[in-house]
Amino acid sequence: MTDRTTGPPPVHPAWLPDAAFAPVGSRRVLVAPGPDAGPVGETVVAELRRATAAHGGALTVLAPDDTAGDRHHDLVLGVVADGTQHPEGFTRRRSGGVTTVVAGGAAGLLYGLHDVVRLGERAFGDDHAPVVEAPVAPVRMLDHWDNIDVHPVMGQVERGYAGGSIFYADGRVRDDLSRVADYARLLGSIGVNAVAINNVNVHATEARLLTDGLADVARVADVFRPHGVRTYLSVSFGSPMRLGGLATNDPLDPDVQAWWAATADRVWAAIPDFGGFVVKADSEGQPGPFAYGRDHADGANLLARAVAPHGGTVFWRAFVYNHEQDWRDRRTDRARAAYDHFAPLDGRFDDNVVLQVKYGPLDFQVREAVSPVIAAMPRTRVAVELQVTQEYTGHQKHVCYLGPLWSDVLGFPLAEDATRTVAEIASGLPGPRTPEGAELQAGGITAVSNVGDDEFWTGHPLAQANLYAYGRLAWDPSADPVALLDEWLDLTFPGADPRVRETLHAFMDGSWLTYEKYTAPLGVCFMVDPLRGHYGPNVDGYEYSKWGTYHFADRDGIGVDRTVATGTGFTGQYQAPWDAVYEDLATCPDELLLFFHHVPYQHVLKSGTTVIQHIYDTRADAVDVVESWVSRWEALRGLVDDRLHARVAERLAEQVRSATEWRDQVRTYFFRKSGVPDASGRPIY
Ligand code: GCW
Repeated sequence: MTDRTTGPPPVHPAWLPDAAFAPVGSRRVLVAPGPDAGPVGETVVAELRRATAAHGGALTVLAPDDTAGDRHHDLVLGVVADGTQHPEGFTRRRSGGVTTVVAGGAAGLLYGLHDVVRLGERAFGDDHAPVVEAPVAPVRMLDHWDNIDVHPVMGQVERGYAGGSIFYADGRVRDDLSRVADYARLLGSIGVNAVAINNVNVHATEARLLTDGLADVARVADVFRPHGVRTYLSVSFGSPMRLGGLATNDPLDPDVQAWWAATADRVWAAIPDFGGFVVKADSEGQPGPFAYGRDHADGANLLARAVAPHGGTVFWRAFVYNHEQDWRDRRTDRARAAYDHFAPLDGRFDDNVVLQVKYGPLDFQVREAVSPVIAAMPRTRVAVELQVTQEYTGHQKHVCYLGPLWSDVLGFPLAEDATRTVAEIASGLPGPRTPEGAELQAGGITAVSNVGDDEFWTGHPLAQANLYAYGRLAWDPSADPVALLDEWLDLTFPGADPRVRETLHAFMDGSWLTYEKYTAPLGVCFMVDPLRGHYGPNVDGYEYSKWGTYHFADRDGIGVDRTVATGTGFTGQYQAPWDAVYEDLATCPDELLLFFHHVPYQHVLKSGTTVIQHIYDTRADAVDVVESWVSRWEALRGLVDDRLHARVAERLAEQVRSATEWRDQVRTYFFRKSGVPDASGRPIY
């Protein structure tokens, strides 16, 4: 549809196309950013200026000493920093034909503006009582697994499916950071307030960001700052030796401590509002405190003490397990590892350490139990880590809307007799049974980003919805993920033919469950191809490997016995009632059955069907669903941007091909193992 003859295609505006600003931009708007507006306040004014110029409205910017005057406005936004509002929150009301947003600070003003943008015309309807909005988690972060150099196996963005890095090119931080500015704007609009800009696997070139590269990191921070986003770096625990030429990285060594303190001083001198460090230590080959006979509290506190004078935070990852396991060793269970390492350290971490825990005990699987570590450390700040990039969920070639997965995780009542949710723990909010006077501290919500320098940001254009939903759920974990999908559709395709919204809603709504149905069954995990970066089926791909992720299928049955009674004892890491619920076959939910139990193929599920027939049926049904999307998408040709249509069509064809491969391999594998015929009579090979 765009008339272009030369140059790269324009970058897709994601959920902020100009048309989405029409309801705001066509009105008479007054904004009073207040005396401490700073760069974020300027962003709000710039957004309103751009919107009103594009859509025929009018903007009045009130200087701090002005009074509102008597002209009528349709929308009035202002900061009232008197402590009545949450510093990042706002109150929106409609009365007497005027919509008002009163924010606690500049960030709240930005979030309030985007709240009105999202509501569109509905923000200017009937009068209503004040609606108070404030984020639940104080830190809402995205981690980038971006490398500066292009890694021979992982590419530039580890587990990235959307091209190269928006931050780095030609071996350094880009001179032109305009994509970063666009990205920062997108993040500010959904309330994300923190970004770590390099891979947690810190290679040699990226390590230098912490020292020689600080001027460049400062340039990146300058781009994020006006959108309320603080910059963080992933750093290597091995930095004192690698960058400082020291003889050791031992956390108890005074020279090591001095090196970190001096390094932190330089970082904050360059970037006074720098956020802090993200650290992957003793994990998949990264250096850590174990080499010196120290534990992870010693390691984390070393960095925490260096950054504390500057108000910095250390996000210390709990992803610590033996990645050199012998598959013959049936007693070692990778699922247990994080708890075994970290739970005994509760109470030993400094106040500015946040333990960053993946939502599941294994690794971002399409279906995993929620990690018991999240509830196991009441005296530690805990952040939960999600994965927006689709490493295990179809590499942004498959439609897989992850909002419902994250909503289930964040809302899961993991602690205090099933009264306190994961989101409450991560946000430091008490549950109904929290003892009075208990000191609860927030960690935050974090996730691995899915963007790259692709013209659609995310490879698959529909994967933009995952980034959107992540930010919105981090702001309000109780939000309905299906409503968030509609929000995203309305913003991204404003004014589109209603069939666009209907069709996309119908595909995307249940697409996570559809993906689950054609991949690994009933919570057994993996079965992905190690040689294709976890894409596509390979049922035994990890079965005889060192990675500790096995399904143990034999001729009689499948699944991992993680019970206390007869298995690895992992269920014992849960608080009541989950320890008992998962331990007992009779109460373990179907979808996690094979995560916790090894059962015969003829075991009858709560759904009434056998495990083997469930495997057969769901795979076939799911592929039927995916196939039905192709013609429905075809019917939208001409109703959405041509390039976007073509990109989605190409990806859908690949999804059908790949899902069919999954279906046929998984069904055939289990028929050959078990010898049990498929009662439905559908083909098996
Ligand atoms: O999911 C696994 C990935 C690795 C990643 C690691 C981690 C950055 O396969 O690519 O490394 O997790 O989370 O550290």
